[in-house]
Amino acid sequence: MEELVRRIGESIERGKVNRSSPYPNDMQGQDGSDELTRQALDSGVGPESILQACNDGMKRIGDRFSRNEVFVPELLMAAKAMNAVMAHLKPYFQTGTVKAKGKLVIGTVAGDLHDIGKNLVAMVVEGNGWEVVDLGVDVKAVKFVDAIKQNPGCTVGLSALLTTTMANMSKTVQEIKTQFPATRVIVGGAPLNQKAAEQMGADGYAPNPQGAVAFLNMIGQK
Ligand code: B1M
Repeated sequence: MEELVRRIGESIERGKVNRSSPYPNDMQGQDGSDELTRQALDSGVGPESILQACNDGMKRIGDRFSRNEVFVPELLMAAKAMNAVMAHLKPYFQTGTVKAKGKLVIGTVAGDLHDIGKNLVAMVVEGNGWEVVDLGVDVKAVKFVDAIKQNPGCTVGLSALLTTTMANMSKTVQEIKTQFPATRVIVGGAPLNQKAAEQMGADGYAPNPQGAVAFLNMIGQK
């Protein structure tokens, strides 16, 4: 089973989606993240272990990108391989509860196209009994504001992966707080931390989906 998990991480790093995918050249004809995830789940590997292997694979490809060893197309293939895994994991995160605990409007802020982490947060939050309204990526402040108008009483989740889009995140938090001071805002994403969240005026910061759920459950009890 360990070998299967290792290969899933490798397939993310190498961008190997499935057996019929011709990329990368030296892995032609081999199983990709799609088949390997199915096999791992069928053999009883837990979704968390699979996710951890994927995140490790993503970290490795990200580090190689930083060293100019790979470029955007390789990152795109890694994202494609990760999406194949997520399709298998989705049912595990969406166990479904009867009545929603509340509503989370979530999106990746303007200028930022990274959505794998945001999608993961949305899935886990949904699986923990919250209704999720996903606005997608590259979401401008005005779109978040419109969504709050359409979903009174919702909490808002903002995601950013680029250092450069943290400024847009900050503007978005301010815009929301100016128009809807009572709306709770939680922020997350790799370049964020508690201090940055506080400086932006956000109500909460979560480093991962579980942190987002903990925050939502906490404010839900108030
Ligand atoms: Co980009 N990229 N990328 N990229 N990319 C990073 C983020 C980077 C760190 C790579 C690197 O240089 N090492 C770097 C950012 C550097 C920086 O700003 N500090 C980078 C760059 C530079 C870029 C481009 C500028 C490259 C270029 O064009 N020259 C470009 C920007 C495009 C844009 O957004 N405008 C770009 C493009 C892309 C792709 C489109 C090719 C692709 C994204 C595909 C997609 O998302 N659909 C991509 C990818 C895949 C990555 C890496 C390799 C992986 C990101 C990922 O999905 N991680 C990334 C390197 C890395 O992260 N090591 C990198 C897995 C995911 C599960 O983790 O998203 O962190 P993460 O989410 C976590 C937590 O952060 C948290 O929970 C999640 C689960 O644990 N979380 C929240 C996230 N949102 C949350 C919200 C919450 C709470 C928690 O509450 C609301």
